Amino acid sequence: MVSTPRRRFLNTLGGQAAVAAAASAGSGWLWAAQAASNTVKPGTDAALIVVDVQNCFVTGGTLPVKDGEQVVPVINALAPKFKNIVVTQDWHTKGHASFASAHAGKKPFENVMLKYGQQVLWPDHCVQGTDDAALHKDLNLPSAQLVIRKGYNPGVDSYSAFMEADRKTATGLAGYLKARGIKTVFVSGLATDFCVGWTAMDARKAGFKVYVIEDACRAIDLNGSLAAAWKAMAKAGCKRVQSADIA
Ligand code: VGL
Ligand code: ZN
Repeated sequence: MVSTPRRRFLNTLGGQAAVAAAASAGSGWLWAAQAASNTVKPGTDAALIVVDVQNCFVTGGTLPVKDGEQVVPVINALAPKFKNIVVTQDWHTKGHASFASAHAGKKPFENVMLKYGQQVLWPDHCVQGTDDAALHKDLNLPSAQLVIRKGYNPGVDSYSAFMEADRKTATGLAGYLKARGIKTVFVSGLATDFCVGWTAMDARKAGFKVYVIEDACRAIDLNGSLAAAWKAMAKAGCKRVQSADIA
């Protein structure tokens, strides 16, 4: 169906009318109407992408995301609802260009201009083969089919699981998903405003339908980056959902 602005307007009105009618019928009905309208069931052509749930990004890691470990039970509970699961790992070389320590006089969370553009500088993190780069030990995804590693080119970062920061070098994930007939991806993990956000937006660019599961993610939130990421994701057509909305 063609989604014209007018059609969207009508749909919105219809939705509000339905909720208003349900409200007058009692709060139980209101809840049921809202739950029904938000629920989404991943089909056989959907994949859950679990982004960077690694020791580096949780408490005790080298680049801890606040409450990062809290995504683990949420993602474990979601996993049985998906036939297809892909896991990513941030996987940097020692002395990687995204590390502040690789730039004289620079501190973590400052910016630098690299060949491909602005780069936020981070503490050394997720160095290949270290315990810091390992997946969180409580992540329980026995049915996951692919682990894709990114950020392994010494001079180029890769927040996105699809495309490196030069915006030219593909990781191969889009080809893998397409070859397997995947049409929709659900994105979870760390961090909402960096690797999750870039992965979600690149998934849209690659032609996938995209849901971002908000409570299955946690953010770094550097200078308003979380609000900016949600805005950019919405503009790119990523749908924001909660784990409770997934059937
Ligand atoms: C990430 C900053 C640097 C992430 C990775 O996983 O969001 N953030 N490297
Ligand atoms: Zn990184």
